[in-house]
Amino acid sequence: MTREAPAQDVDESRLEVGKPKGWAAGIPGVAVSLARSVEQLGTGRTIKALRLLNQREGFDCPGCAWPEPREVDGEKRKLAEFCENGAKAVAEEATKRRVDREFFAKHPIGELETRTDYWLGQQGRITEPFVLREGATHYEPISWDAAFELVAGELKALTDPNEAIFYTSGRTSNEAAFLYQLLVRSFGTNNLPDCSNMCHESSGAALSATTGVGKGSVSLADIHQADLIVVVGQNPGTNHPRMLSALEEAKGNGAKIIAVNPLPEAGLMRFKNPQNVRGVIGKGTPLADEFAQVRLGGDLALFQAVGHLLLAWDAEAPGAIVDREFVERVTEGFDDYAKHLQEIDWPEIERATGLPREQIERVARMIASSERTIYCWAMGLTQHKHAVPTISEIANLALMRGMIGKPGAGLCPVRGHSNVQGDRTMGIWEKMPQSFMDALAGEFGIEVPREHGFDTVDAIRAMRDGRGKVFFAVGGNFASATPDSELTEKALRSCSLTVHVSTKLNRSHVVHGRTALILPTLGRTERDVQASGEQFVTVEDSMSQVHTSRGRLKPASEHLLSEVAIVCRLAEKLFGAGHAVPWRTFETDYDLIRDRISRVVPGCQDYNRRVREPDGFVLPHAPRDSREFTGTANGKGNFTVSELEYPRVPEGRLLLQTMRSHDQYNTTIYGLSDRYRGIENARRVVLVNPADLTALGLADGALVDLVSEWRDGDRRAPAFRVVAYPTARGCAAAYFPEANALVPLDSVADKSNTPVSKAIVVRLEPVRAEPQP
Ligand SMILES: Nc1nc2c(c(=O)[nH]1)N[C@H]1C(S)=C(S)[C@@H](COP(=O)(O)OP(=O)(O)OC[C@H]3O[C@@H](n4cnc5c(=O)[nH]c(N)nc54)[C@H](O)[C@@H]3O)O[C@H]1N2
Ligand SMILES: Nc1nc2c(c(=O)[nH]1)N[C@H]1C(S)=C(S)[C@@H](COP(=O)(O)OP(=O)(O)OC[C@H]3O[C@@H](n4cnc5c(=O)[nH]c(N)nc54)[C@H](O)[C@@H]3O)O[C@H]1N2
Ligand SMILES: [Mo]
Repeated sequence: MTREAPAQDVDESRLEVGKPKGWAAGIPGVAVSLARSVEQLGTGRTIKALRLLNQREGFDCPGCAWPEPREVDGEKRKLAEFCENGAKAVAEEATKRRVDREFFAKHPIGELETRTDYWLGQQGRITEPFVLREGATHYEPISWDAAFELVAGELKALTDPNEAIFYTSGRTSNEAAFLYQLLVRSFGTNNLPDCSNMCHESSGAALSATTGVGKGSVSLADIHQADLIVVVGQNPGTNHPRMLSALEEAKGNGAKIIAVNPLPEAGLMRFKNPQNVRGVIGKGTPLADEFAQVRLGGDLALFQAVGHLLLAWDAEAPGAIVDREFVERVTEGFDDYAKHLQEIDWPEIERATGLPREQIERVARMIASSERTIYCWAMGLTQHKHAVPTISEIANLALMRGMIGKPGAGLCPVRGHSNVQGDRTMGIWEKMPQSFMDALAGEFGIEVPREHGFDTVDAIRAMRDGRGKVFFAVGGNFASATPDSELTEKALRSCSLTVHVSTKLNRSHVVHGRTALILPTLGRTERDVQASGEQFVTVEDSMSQVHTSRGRLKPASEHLLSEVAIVCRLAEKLFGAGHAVPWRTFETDYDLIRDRISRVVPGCQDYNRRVREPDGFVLPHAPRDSREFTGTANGKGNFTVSELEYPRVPEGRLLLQTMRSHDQYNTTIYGLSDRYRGIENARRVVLVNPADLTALGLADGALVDLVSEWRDGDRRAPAFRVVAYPTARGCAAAYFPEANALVPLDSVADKSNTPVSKAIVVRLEPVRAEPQP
């Protein structure tokens, strides 16, 4: 399978490669963000938007899910509580550019299909509902009422509610998410795939089994108090820049940092804080004390080796390392775990990790001597075949040392989308527990389907096989974010109807079903006025803090509806006015939705009052709050025994990870600059270790096709430029979503079904005849 490169709107030949940076953030970051904002918004709107970003009376940053400082912890928010990439996210949403009737009249669908996500996203905000009718060449305007009629008609015509698929991306507010899952379950299906299936699903699966809560156990204050922070498979300088301030503060308090990554990411090495003088004129703060340049997928081996060493050292001085009291009182499975790691095969550990034994011992010493350790991780761990065992292995280390439920210690999966965690709490999951279903059914007096629905990968399989016929998405860019692009696009095209509730144009609008609808919605930054007055929404950050978000900017168009209103109006058309759920009233006053959340969602009692506290409230988390593991089946913190696994790569092949550049938000491409990695003006690049280039007989700068090898055949992504780069041996890197065509649909993580986006076996095929300019 070959996916053509829709690259005519990016001149990839302008690629410039400089030296990777050894530090992140600082003044260039803020300068870039302001220049971008002013270009897209104008000066007045920029100042207004950035002044409200992440402030108590303002809106939550639509960038990442990193938390804001809290008053209860005695911490103050800064005047500018945002980062370069947060400012870019706001600029994208608050832009003055528009996709309107004239735009669609001018650009036929056949042309839009050839555009990159970068070009599509740069066209601006969608101003009114648009429909692409069967066989039509152009999207055309449609009234809201007719649009809802169309969707309801298609849904009612299905023979089984399970033929409909309802996707969610993680920007949706708690209120909209709660109503959306209520609509979907009232309709009769649990087909609620979401971006989390491709993101932290593996963390949820591992943590639910080991600690009983699929979420992290630390607060921002814990990070500041830690004496060791292990950052694994994460690039905070780009994807969670405000985390760097927290790491800097921790370092100021004496913390050590271990970075585990195949790439020497600038943000892990040194931080220049734009908020203080040292960051502006000085050298900044060195961050990582130990950089373990692990091979892709070698983390399970690393943490098993560390576990082995800790256990061996503890055997010499019993109780010196293992927290016996904690282990005996509240955990289960320690003996089996210890027995399993008694013997390890060092040569195999070194092969899997690519790390020398001395370095693994240094890492283990640091973990052994730290009294307050936090483990942070993101996609570098979750998007592997053995992601769940890897994260469970980290949980083993935390349990062994009693590092859960004490200040300055814990497990910290760093979430991606700003409200992805809240959406899950509100019921966006294809397999919500029966207790939630009971509460939902009881509160509204409705029937709720009990069998599990499709996650993202199963939804694609269902569409491919003709079992999924209507695809509806609140946010996101399903066509580009999912694996196996060619297959997935075919699956989407086989639907009778595709519907996208969106702010901006993306590839999912042009890879359409027989009929397609775009329903434009208000963004986070915009004022949301309903019958009872101005509304706010609520969100949950990566550390389970639930708080308000209030948009203040003038909406991009007077024809936009809020996500809440879109769900309510569609539900009314679908179920009729006499339905058990009072849909219309919810739209008038979001407090009425929150009253229901308060009665259905665990931990959300008295929701309306508590979210109005200055920093909102923190959801309960038994292991964090009281060192109890009430959420697991046996009521204990569980050690896990996992067989050693790591990716095996045949001769002459490389292992490829797909990752984010510094200038994108997932499939939304802001620009063509991966500044910290020294790559400018191009995205179709593949980073390869110079020694591997020599071994493969390839020159730096060569043009190659990336060909992934899987049991059902090859997949090809054409025309990538090779860049010699200091990545771990045997491990290459390219950008998401350009490289998604290479990820086989069936290449998924065990237990979590997450696409394996960080370990693709590829060969690099030189392109013989270079195209003439
Ligand atoms: N500006 C910006 N912010 C974002 C996003 C964005 O696109 N742009 N996306 C948001 C979302 S949804 C998410 S989920 C997060 C993603 O945040 P990250 O997880 O930081 O994102 P990736 O770019 O996928 O980076 C993966 C990192 O893990 C490393 N890595 C890859 N494989 C391995 C491995 O096998 N072992 C180890 N130890 N390391 C490995 C890579 O080298 C890279 O540093 O960011 C969120 N924030
Ligand atoms: N190969 C590979 N694939 C990956 C990953 C990877 O690392 N490698 N990462 C995975 C991860 S971690 C994730 S989270 C997914 C992301 O998957 P998605 O969440 O589906 O993708 P996004 O690119 O974040 O979605 C962007 C679109 O959301 C819409 N949007 C933005 N703001 C709003 C809003 O306020 N409301 C609404 N309704 N719409 C809005 C815009 O139209 C925009 O085009 O991708 C996954 N795919
Ligand atoms: Mo994500």
